[in-house]
Amino acid sequence: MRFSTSFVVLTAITSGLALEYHHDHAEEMPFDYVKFPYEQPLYRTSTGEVTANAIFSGITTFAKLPWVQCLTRQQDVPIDIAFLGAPFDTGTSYRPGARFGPSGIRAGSRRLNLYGGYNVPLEANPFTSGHRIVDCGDIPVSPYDSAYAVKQIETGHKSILQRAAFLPMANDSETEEALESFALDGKNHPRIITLGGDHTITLPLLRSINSVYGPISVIHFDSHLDTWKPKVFGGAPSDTAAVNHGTYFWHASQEGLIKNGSSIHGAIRTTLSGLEDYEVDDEVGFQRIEAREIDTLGVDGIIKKIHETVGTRPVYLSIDIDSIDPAFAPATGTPETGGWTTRELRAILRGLDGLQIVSADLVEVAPAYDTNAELTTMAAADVLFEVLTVMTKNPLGKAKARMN
Ligand SMILES: *[C@@H]1O[C@H](CO)[C@@H](O)[C@H](O)[C@H]1NC(C)=O
Ligand SMILES: *[C@@H]1O[C@H](CO)[C@@H](O)[C@H](O)[C@H]1NC(C)=O
Ligand SMILES: [Mn+2]
Repeated sequence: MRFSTSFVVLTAITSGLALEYHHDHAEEMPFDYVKFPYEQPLYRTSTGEVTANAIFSGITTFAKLPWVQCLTRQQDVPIDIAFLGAPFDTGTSYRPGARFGPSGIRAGSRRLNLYGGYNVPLEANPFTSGHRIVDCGDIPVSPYDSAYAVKQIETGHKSILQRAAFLPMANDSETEEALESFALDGKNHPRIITLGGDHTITLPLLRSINSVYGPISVIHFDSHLDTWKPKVFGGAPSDTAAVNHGTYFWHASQEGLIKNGSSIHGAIRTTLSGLEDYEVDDEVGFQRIEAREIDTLGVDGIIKKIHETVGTRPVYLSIDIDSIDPAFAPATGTPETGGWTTRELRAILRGLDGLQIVSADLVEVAPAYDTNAELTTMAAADVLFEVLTVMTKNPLGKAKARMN
């Protein structure tokens, strides 16, 4: 019975679409097909049984979330959390291929809300939290001109970030007064989780963040510092070469985008040009947690150090998949052995519960170097599941009585 009803509806929609094409009236297309609250596209049999069919079939968005055309047709749809692809890899020094990161991460995320998506250790389900969470697709990015591409990424990100969020400012759990926004305009803005792309994209993303929040603290998980001066890291030949995946934080600091002293790296283990690289890193404004410190501080010690550094400030989170050891996540631009396990990074990310993460990115996934088992894209998706849960558990804003 149910099956035949859906069949009739489907046929009607398909023939309706065909009609619109014939009339060539694109604006009559049913662009409001996404209804909120979003219902997961689980396939149920006539006995009500949920089957896994919908998990591996169908068009792939992040975690099977609804695709909203945020950058084109549906610019006025208010949203709370947007997944957004930035398929860019012309700032890479070693292995190219992160332009396929967004589609790879989406493929790795297909099972995320299998049977609902409840996050057991965080005791929360991001998908039923009341937030409007969508996949906005990818920002169009030129593969021919990296300076132009960097501008495209900034513009695309800004166009979503600068809108007002769907949910109003949340109330303080203690005083029940409305929280005060960290944004310069005092409004509640959406949070964006950007799927990279090589790490260069974090420069235009921080420019966009700066336009809404001003200078921001940064939590950065990576085996590399990425605060190198262009003359040290491949940037000597031209201004375009100077902006690459090893120098973007240096540029961000020069532009005043990073809050000095309350930013922190984790999982660092790269070789250096010399110890002076750490002096530059200090000037850029980062504290550091080395990958090997997990053996002395442990996961809890690392979480504690991050909380002490960032405090109650709004913070941007940037995750290079190479923070995870290549044994667990080999498909990346510049792999470094001696990293954290997927389990350790996920535990550390859950430890960010309580922080005010205004937006995040996950970069440097280059699926062509993955194993047939899709280790890296799965790890990337699961890492973002922790980030998404932490975001939905912690509404943005500061309590008036407890302002810094
Ligand atoms: C915050 O509290 C006010 C006043 O009690 C209430 O009207 C409003 O709905 C609450 N907002 C949220 C987001 O819960
Ligand atoms: C950040 O602070 C450090 C230590 O106080 C200082 O040496 C450095 O110049 C500052 N950097 C910027 C970009 O202001
Ligand atoms: Mn890196």
